[in-house]
Amino acid sequence: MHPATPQPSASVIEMSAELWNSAADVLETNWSGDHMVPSRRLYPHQWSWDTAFTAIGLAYVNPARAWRDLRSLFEAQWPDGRVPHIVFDPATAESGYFPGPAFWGVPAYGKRPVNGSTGIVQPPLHAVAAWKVYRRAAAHGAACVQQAQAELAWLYPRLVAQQEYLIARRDLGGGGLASIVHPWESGLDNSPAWDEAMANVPADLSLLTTFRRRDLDVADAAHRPTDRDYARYVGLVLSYRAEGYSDTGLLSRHDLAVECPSFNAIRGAAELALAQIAGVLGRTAEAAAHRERAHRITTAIVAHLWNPRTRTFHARDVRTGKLSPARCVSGFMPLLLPDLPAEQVEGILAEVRSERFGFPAPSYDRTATDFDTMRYWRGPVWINMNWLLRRGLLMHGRRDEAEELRAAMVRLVHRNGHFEYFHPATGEGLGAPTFSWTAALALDLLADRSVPAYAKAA
Ligand code: 2M8
Repeated sequence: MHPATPQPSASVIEMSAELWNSAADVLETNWSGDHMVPSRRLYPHQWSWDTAFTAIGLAYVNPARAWRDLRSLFEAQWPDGRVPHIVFDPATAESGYFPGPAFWGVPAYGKRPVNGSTGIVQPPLHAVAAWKVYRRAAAHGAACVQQAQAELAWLYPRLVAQQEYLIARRDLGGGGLASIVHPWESGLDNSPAWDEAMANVPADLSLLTTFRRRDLDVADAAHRPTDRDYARYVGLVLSYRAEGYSDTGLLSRHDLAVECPSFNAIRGAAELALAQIAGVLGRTAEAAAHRERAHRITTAIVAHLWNPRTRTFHARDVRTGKLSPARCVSGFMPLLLPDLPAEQVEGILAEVRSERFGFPAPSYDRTATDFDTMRYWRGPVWINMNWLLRRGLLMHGRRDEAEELRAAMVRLVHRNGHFEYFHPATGEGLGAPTFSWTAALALDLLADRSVPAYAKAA
């Protein structure tokens, strides 16, 4: 051992044990038989990218459940390859969440029960999760490795179809980037990144009389999206639903099409994970094709979403061609891509370290006049985005910054609990109190100090 290597103090070990146990308890409480719910009260169904994050944590405490969670989600994959953003639990009443299955009105497909899912997607992080769960299997013994190989083989063609849907059906701008057609698809629901594009979406408040919000029964209104935003969310679903969630001619009949840097960077990261998976499945030629796709996605993100003046990435409104002026945490996610040129890496790092962000990074620029410390994706700190940011830092050899961020996240969750999000100044927990992805990622932050494959040398 290097003589200068500091040893963890007793209090650090104690803190880690407490955090580990409380995180494992959250994952136990939120397990619903064949899938994880993000929160029992606020989100009583299965969400798509939440499943990716929770599988990463389950890999440490219950790998069989990690695979079951991913499998449940992909059993609901549509024939066109889209993986729905929510898979509804038939045991939860329609009144348990709005908008529920009756509102979405998705026709039966495959083996799913009628109204089994929504018709929109979320960021495709699942290949990254599957690869992490697979890599962890060896620590649990031979039987686990065997199961992991079988699960990976089952998932691989489905993960590929998920990616193909996004490029074949959702490249609405024609430049190699997938568009989101609803803010919920980004996972960063009411982020200021969509404000300009959403201003062109009618806000019909009467929709909230016909359809009643349920989130405000179980969460503080000051923490949640406003009624105007919610009316737009409902209107956008109605618009997409009207043509059976078809993507044909979508740009000419739908009010929102945005290229999000985070969504597209995750697409690229998924291609890199698919390259690894194809490698272990013996599909060498496909592995090379996945790497090539990741490279093309990186090039497209740099060509279309980089603002040389702010030196960071922004969302682009496909309908107007304009970049959003908002500086958001989503703009840092292209760091997940190892081929990102040095100019962009340096720009993002300067922005992250500036007074506008810092560690852990808030969801929005702290110095913006409309920075909101409480409201959902408009200021608070989210563990999933910081977890991705740490992965991006490691990808570019920034180990010291990655370690600083890891320690900041562990402290935040240990002090305040496994909340959905956190006040960016005080650290107070906000939103749902026993939130699955915060707990799952806390486990990974405690356990995994390894550097992702494809990472650049320090
Ligand atoms: C939030 O989104 C849902 C709609 O999908 C909601 O507000 O009801 C977002 O934070 C999203 O990223 C997350 O996947 C979901 C469940 O945790 O909640």
